[in-house]
Amino acid sequence: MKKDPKLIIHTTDPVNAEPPVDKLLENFITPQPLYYIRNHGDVPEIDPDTFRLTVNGMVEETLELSLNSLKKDFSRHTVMATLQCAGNRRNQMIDFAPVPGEVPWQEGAIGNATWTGAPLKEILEKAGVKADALYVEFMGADDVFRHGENVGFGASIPINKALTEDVLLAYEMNDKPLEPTHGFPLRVVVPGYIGARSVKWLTTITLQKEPSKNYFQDHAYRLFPPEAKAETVDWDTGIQLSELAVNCAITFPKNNEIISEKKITVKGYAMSGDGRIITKVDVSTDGGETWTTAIITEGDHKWAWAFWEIGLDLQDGEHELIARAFDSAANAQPEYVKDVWNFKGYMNNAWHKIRFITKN
Ligand SMILES: Nc1nc2c(c(=O)[nH]1)N[C@H]1C(S)=C(S)[C@@H](COP(=O)(O)O)O[C@H]1N2
Ligand SMILES: [Mo]
Repeated sequence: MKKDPKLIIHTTDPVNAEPPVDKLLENFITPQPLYYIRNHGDVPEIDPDTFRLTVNGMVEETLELSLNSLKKDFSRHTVMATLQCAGNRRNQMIDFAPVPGEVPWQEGAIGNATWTGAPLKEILEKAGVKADALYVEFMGADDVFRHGENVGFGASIPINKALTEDVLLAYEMNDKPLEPTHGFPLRVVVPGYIGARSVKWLTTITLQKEPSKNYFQDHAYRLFPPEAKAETVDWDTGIQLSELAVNCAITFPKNNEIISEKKITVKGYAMSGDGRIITKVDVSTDGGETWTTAIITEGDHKWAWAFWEIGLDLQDGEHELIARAFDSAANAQPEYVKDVWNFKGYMNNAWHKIRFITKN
């Protein structure tokens, strides 16, 4: 299947692209052509007939599973889950201070899909996890070069998360085989976690005592405070990102848009981490002095985003609009980008503020 020509292409080698958010909000389940692509290397070509998934490390029995075995010998389980890149909304961090060398994602590095595959739990049970195995490492087949070395792309999750029923080894996305860019023939889907943990082109699962030493678990995807600097920071002090924070975005109007109507319906999405649902979205047109609660048009799905909207009747002129969301653990978003800014530009979940003009 082809990608939508309207995708915003950030880089072509490797491909990094996101949909325009007004298109993204047309469907609660994101069609594959509009689904963002976040690649660190070239898409590997994998022959599904000779493909084997290796499960090794601290297990009773090492497994070599064919795609056919994954489909036939384990349950076929479908989960609706929204993946969100840790770099989503980085553009507003860059507006505050530069984030060199990272993709300047707007609000579209997020997408919702139904994923079908074998529950990781069942594969781990078949292999027999040893008692002192605390992490599950995933390795992909892609070549990824950092500092002249092929480090590949890997990640890990704690064993307790790995043994929950909705972590999948997915071979289908929206009822069709995975597309090559999204991980064909097999990818991990870790609902509620940053997208980077949902390893594509999965080839190896390793049970181990420690989190993965792969570059993308051990070094990148760590969260630092605003005052930390790349040149001097002690990398081990950064938080290894896992669960998503509560977040939201206004998708209509767009920042700096000029609109010819006074009555508009503001739209957006909201998302939280690890199964927490969105309980409320507030909108302010007076810089946060007063707030009106938006209508959640679709929500309450454990691993998925919520869509919201609110009608406004505006005077001609320039407007500032702010949105903020709350989740079922009563988490709120921070007000200012400056308080969450970090030199890698991860997890921007500050209130979403935009400006637009209405004139008739
Ligand atoms: N093997 C591999 N898996 C990967 C990546 C990658 O570059 N290589 N990118 C990760 C990141 S950072 C994200 S946000 C998601 C994006 O998934 P998508 O391209 O299907 O939207 O895949 C993750 N899995
Ligand atoms: Mo990502």
